[in-house]
Amino acid sequence: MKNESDGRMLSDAVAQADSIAIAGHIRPDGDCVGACLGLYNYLQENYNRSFEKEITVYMKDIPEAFLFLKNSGKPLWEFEQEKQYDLFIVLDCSSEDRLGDALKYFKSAKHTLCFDHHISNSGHFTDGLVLHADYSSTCEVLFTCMQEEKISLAAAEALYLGIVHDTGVFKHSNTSEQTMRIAGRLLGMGVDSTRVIDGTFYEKSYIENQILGRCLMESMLVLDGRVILSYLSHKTMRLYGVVPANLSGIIDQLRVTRGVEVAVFIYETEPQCLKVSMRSNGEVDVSKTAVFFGGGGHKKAAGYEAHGFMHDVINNLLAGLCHQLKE
Ligand SMILES: [Mn+2]
Repeated sequence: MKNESDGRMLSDAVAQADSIAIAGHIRPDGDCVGACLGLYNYLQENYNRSFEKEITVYMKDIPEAFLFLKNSGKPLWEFEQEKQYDLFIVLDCSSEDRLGDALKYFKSAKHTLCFDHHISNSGHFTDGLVLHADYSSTCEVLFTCMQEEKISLAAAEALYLGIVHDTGVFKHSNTSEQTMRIAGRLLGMGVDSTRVIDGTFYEKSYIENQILGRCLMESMLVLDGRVILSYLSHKTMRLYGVVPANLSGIIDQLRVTRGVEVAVFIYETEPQCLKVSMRSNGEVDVSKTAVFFGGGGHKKAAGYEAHGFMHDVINNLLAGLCHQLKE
């Protein structure tokens, strides 16, 4: 399960660099956090035993449930000083505008690498790219680049978490035989599967359950029942005191509605700043719609950001989806 040339690209680049930065996309999900911390722990433990290298990971807003991962307190965000890294590793992120504030370090870095599984990754923004659009997750990509005997329990936990989240606990169609084999190997390294799955995926706070219920109750079927849509305004988010990290799982519950081909969930992060998520059950490639609106993702899971009034964003999106449903 090792991709030799991909693995060499990683180990050669790391060996040649004295300073390394790692970053994923803004509002990191399980795969992004798992990939960043999995790689960070792996590099620290195997390539930096005598601390001759400076390895920094940039991440903001790590969901609370992931804070049991080793070194989850290490990521930096506010970082004032100008700094040029020998190597900048981008994870689970298909374009540079999703790097957030870490972008300045990416731009000034001497060498850049990207490990990803997003089909929308054009591959033109980093010097080196390891892209496997048929892999479940960036954590799966990373596993195949690592030397198995060098993966510690701490790194394994992070990678397992990423695979669990991007496969929706091994149920999405991106779960392959290889995914299960890798998950099996990670369990063999001692990962506590129940803790990761229940503790980080299914467990919800009371407020998270309330907001899930509200979004389901207010959802609507559109385009002849082929699309289900729900949304949350900034005002309602403030009323409940929820942040984007509290909304995971809503889109998946919408998606399992019988007869529905596409599920859409939209929330307003700031007034008139909207985050649109889409999931597809059937043949509709939602990454096409997402790319059309300036976003990206996968065939069955994609999204984008939009600015404007909620009803305008919904109207535009439905016009786009209507076009796609006819294809
Ligand atoms: Mn991912």
